[in-house]
Amino acid sequence: MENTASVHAKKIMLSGIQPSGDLHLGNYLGAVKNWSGLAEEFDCFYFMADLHSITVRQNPAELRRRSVSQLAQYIACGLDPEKNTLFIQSHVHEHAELGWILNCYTMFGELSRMTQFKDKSAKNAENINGGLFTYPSLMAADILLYQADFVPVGQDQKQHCELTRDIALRFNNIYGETFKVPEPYIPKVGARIMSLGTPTSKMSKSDPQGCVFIMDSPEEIARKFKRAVTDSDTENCVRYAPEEKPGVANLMSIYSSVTGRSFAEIENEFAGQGYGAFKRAVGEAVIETLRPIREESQRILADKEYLRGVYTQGAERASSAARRTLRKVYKRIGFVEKPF
Ligand code: ATP
Ligand code: LTN
Repeated sequence: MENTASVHAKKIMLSGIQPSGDLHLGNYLGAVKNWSGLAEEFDCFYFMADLHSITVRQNPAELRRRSVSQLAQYIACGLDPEKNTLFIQSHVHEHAELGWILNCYTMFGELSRMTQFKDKSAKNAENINGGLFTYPSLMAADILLYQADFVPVGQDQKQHCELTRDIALRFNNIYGETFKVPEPYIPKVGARIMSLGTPTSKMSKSDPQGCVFIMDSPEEIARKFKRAVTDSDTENCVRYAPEEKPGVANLMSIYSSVTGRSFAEIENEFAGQGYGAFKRAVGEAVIETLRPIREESQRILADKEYLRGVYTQGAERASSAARRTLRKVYKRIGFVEKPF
């Protein structure tokens, strides 16, 4: 049995990714990379957001495969299952339950303002379902169930995190202190990696040409960087100017994120060299960053029993934390206590 005092001594981190596609460089640099190394200081929960992913139609066999391979990739990215709670969202039924409850404390107007809803409904005009609309209240439930202090995500999730705070404050105002009010934890560089093909839109799995996947072969990665759109200026000079030169700025962010070099250092390093040499160097740096992750993922993925053990243990640990919060919420709302 864990000692409650020691559990609460550490601040809580929590994040999730939808297994609606394979993990890509944007997910890695914007989110997962920043999760590893936090376990000493924080109590960390990371999950595969499968309940969220069905807001867009999924192929069942693919969804099952990707949920498990995402777990292997989390571990390969440095998340030690002994130090982090890694689980599959649908295994902890409290998410769906609190999700429903928070729907009743989230306003139609608030949900209508979510840019992810607007983007996804434009992309899936034939399937604008209720789940796509109420997605943020389920996300709020994910976070509030664990009394998370911080939510490490990319820039695109900031609006959902802010709504989560509003929902928590609203609930606390009505019923008294129930939820911790969480804060987003967004990296300074890499928070918004753009597509290599269209550097004005974010890198996303729905645009495979502009998207580098963690499991891509070195040859594929090299090819994608070679084709990366730079800018049509005649300057042919590596300089950080996101407004004027979004393609180059994006490549600089990627390079900075994987090498730790500042933009000034990168400008010096490539002074007098054209975009071709720069793109090659960024491609090589990304290949070397992803190589050990890809190899380790493949190795872990071959051991299905091990992975099953990890997500079983993860769900058990997560449930015990989630159950505590849900019980408190039911009581506050006025539900009759379950006698069994
Ligand atoms: P979709 O393609 O459906 O929009 P996605 O690729 O954005 O999905 P998510 O599951 O929505 O994947 O995101 C997982 C995490 O990765 C989130 O924390 C998100 O902020 C981060 N993330 C996603 N895309 C990027 C990106 N291009 N740059 C930085 N971070 C990103
Ligand atoms: N909405 C997020 C995925 C997600 C999440 C969460 C992130 C679902 N629940 C809880 C952080 C905390 C996304 O689309 N990237």
